[in-house]
Amino acid sequence: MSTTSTSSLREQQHPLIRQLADCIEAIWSKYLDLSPYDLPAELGYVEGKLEGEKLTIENRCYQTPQFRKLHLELAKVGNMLDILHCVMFPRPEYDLPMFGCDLVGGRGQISAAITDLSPLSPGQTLPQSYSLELSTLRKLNFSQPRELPEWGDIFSEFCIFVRPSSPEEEAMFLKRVEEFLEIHCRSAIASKAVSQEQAMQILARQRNYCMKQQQNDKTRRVLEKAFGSAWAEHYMTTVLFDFQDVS
Ligand code: 18B
Repeated sequence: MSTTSTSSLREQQHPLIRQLADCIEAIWSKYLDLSPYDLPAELGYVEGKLEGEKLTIENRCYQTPQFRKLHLELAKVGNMLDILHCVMFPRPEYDLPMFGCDLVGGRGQISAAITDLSPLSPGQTLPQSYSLELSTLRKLNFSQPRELPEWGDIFSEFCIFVRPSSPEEEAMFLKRVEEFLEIHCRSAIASKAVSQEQAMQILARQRNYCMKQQQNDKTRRVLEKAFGSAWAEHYMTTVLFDFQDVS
């Protein structure tokens, strides 16, 4: 399946967001066997009003044999806020971490750039092959690292959370996301299904990851201001961070 159809929103986004969206889709189509994933029809493309500015949300979703949902979302609030949000939700039969990325910027400056391969395995550790490969990546120094919020204990030691302060730092961030995705997609297509018992544990970890992400008040506030609190709750729990209940 081709992912190259044009997006109207993408052309209007901060260049780093545009480049990252292109990079994510290029790596997905290079490695993964993509099929469509249908979001509820009314949630694929959404418009609202935030403080007199138009909030536009554009979603791209796929599934693959190893991932129950690949989600790439671009959002724009007038000329104030540009957002890229991306999460790859593994199927629980595979012992894979959760890839996540969020870029938030306004008026030409990215204020928050975060990416991680977050552990879902029992014991909250990454599979050994990931730890080994990620440890070989160059240690990056950003001039403005940012502090994770309290719910951020879901992230790994390899998590990057910064305010990129120059074109060089933006390029460094983009490159690191590309490295994460290359490692992740190559590992995913080579991975073997785990036992039913392990899958249940992984499912519980995925639920914990999503519940923590749902505590991000900064995301919730943007959505609440534009669409109201009931809609924000619905969107955060069904589109951004949905999970299957552990029976
Ligand atoms: N997020 N982000 O995706 N968020 O979705 N995001 C912000 O400069 C949105 C993810 C993460 O400091 C901010 O402070 C909206 C994923 C963390 O308390 C805003 C959407 C990850 C923070 C938004 C969206 C993730 C953060 C404040 C839906 C990680 C810092 C920007 C389109 C894998 C939280 C700033 C804190 C910040 C908004 C992380 C405005 C609306 C997948 C840790």
